[in-house]
Amino acid sequence: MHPLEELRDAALREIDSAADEQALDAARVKYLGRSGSISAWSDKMKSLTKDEKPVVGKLLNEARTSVTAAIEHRAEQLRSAKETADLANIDVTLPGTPHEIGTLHPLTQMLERSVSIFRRMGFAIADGPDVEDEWHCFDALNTPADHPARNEQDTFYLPDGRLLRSHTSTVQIRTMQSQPPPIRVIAPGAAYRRDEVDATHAAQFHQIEGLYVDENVSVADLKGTIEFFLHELLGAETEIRFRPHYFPFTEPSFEFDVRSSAIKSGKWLELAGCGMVHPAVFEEVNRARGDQAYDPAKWTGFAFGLGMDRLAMILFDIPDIRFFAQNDLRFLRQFA
Ligand code: FA5
Repeated sequence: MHPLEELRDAALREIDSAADEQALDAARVKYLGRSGSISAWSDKMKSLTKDEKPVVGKLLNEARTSVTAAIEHRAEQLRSAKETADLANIDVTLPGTPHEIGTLHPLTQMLERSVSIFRRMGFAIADGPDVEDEWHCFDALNTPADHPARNEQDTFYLPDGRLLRSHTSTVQIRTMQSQPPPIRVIAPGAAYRRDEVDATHAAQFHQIEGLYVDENVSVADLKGTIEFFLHELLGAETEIRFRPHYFPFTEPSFEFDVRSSAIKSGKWLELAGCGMVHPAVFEEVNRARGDQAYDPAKWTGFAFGLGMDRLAMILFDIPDIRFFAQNDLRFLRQFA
């Protein structure tokens, strides 16, 4: 017998009788490891004669293959023996742990329905960070340094000067920075304000931002898009009211309210701000991009920022915005 064959048989015996994973690993290192005795034959090959080389090469391959297979086989045996032993300790007569099936949060359900309606109109999803810089939240949106929204009483500032975005309009800027027109995106996400918390105001709430930039976009497109969306989501009988308003980043600007049989009080509920993108916003985006991609003489656009929490309140007849964040299962289970 060739010494390599003897080595192989010794290895196979040792592997077969390995009592546990450690012993098996020790055998692997001993024979196949970097300085293992089978591996050592690879180094010896160089010093062999021309006739010996193919014979030893073949034996070496065979030894490696059969030892590797034996290790895998033994490892599997040890694994399954351990599993059998573990299972033997389980008392099958004990009662099991019930798995409760969760449901989607009402805000998530509302968001999924909203996204699918906007998708049908060709809107894509855009995204941006919750922790923002002042430029994306205010300056780029034509909001001067002395604007009240920039006040520390209204916005959460971090010690390093960054802030928690007070609206999702930041994503308008990020989207225009990263791609040229035309643009048709919605950006759902959280916004943060130091508002007095009550039934319709939270410190962390959610908005769906919309931005549409193309040639010849008009207020009629804005109204049509919003009306289609709300009728699809809340029902065709939903009434929508646009009121003139002021935002630094749109001109003209509006707020819109809805009234629906779903709102018990019968009152109008303010849902969103919107308007036509201000040329100054396009100019600032161009400046940051270093080109004229958003030439205000060529492109127009509309934008809106819808309060998601308030939309979900109407959709599911929820009387208080604070329920969304309380994690009370009695509340959440109603939306299964
Ligand atoms: C804005 O945030 C503008 N960025 C909207 C906009 C976007 C205008 C694009 C023009 C173009 P406003 O502050 O009105 O606007 O907030 C928009 C909506 O967010 C409100 O109508 C309301 O539904 C919701 N919202 C605002 N503050 C809170 C709050 N504290 N809790 C719950 N919802 C809120």
